[in-house]
Order: sequence, then C-alpha cells, then structure tokens
Amino acid sequence: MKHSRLALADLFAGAPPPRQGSVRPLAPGAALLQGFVHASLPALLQAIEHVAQQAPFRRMVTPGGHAMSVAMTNCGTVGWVTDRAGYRYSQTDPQTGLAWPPLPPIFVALAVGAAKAAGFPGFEPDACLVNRYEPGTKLSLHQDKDERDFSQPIVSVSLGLPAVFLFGGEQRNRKPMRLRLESGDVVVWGGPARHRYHGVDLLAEGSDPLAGPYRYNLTLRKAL
Ligand code: MD3
Ligand code: FE
Repeated sequence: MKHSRLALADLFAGAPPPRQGSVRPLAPGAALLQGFVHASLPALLQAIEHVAQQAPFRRMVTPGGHAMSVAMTNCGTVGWVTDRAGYRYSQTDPQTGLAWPPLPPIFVALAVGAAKAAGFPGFEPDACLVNRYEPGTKLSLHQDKDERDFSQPIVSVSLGLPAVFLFGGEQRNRKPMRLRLESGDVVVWGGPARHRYHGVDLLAEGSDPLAGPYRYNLTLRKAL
C-alpha cells in the first residue's frame, strides 16, 4: 500500500485547521464557503479602497427618513440606493452624479467561482453593494427585492471584523437563525433562500489585522 506523504504544514501542531474548501449547505439554496476568499483578503480590501476613492462610503436615508447606520457604496453598471423616494438601482452615484466605478475583476472572479461551487454556474454579476459596518452598527431584517431576476443568486463576501448574520424565514415573524461570519467567508444565496428575511446583528467592538475597526460586506448581484 502506498502511504500518503505528510505535508510540511501538518507537522506544526499549532497551525489552525484549514477552514477552506468546503461547501456547507445552510438551507435550500444557501451555502457557506468558509474561507473561500481568505488568500485574496489584501487584494479585496485594496479594491474596496479604490472603489471608495471614486464613490465614497455614505450613510443613505431610508424612505422613512432615517439614516442607515451602515455606510454603503457601489460598483458596477448600476448601484443600489435609497432615499426619501424609495429603494432602487441607479446607473449613477447620486452624490457625485457620475457612473459607479466598474466592478473590480477580482470581485467578479471570486463571486463567479463561489456561485459555481455552490451550484449556480453562469452567474454574471453586474452590481456590487459594498457595506461598511463599525462597532455598534447593524442591518435590520429585510428582504432583497429590487433585482429583476430572482432566479439569480446573491454572493456575499465578509471581510474584516466578524459578525452575527441573522437568517430568517419567508415571513418577518419567524425567529432568525444566527450564523457567525468571519473574514474570508462567502455565502451564496439562491433558490428559495433568495426570498428569506435576513440582517446583521449589532457589530461588536474589535480590530481586524487587515481591516482595522470595520467589517465590510460585498454583495455581488445580477440586478438587471
Ligand atoms: C439572504 N447584507 O446588502 S449579506 C444586503 O452582511 C445585506 O452586509 C448583509 O443583506 C451584510 O442586502 C448580508 C448576505 C445576504 C445577502 C442577500 C441575501 C443574505 C441574503 C438575499 C436573500 C437571502
Ligand atoms: Fe440584504
């Protein structure tokens, strides 16, 4: 019998177990890919910085007139916006009047790869909402309903500080499941999961070695 060779890294007892590589089903249509973008974290954070130089993070106002605690920006053909008039996708950044910056190729490559691994081949994202959380901010339970084709998944990428993601049902009254998402994790939301309520619990204090006092979340979408 041919014995397998020990990888050098396996000899270090202190090395963390690899969290990468698995596709864990969370619910019908939803899968967690732990650490899927771990190796690309510095490049992803640099790309976010580049986007934010052209389209700065801002706290948008809901139709009800409240400023959201999470700061947002967008890249892609269209970007998600909210103001007193409602929620919609816009071809331009209302703050600058300019087109949103293009999708960084690394966003597209990783999102398409994650979607394919989770069973959604042929995903062609055209929009990315970039959320920036700081300790004490949260995102209330909501559904994503502003895209045209709900057969297309949403790929979410978590960077920086960890968060507790709230995953509810198709109706707001169902008590949500709690899921800890860490830097480098990707979740693909498609099929029936696409219609479920979700949000992010109050972010805890902390400092991430790469992102500092922030959590960033990318949601890659096919909006058009
Ligand atoms: C489940 N963002 O931007 S990403 C959002 O962490 C949003 O910033 C959260 O919800 C964040 O709209 C969660 C995960 C996510 C995104 C879209 C979904 C989960 C979803 C759509 C349907 C079901
Ligand atoms: Fe959402």
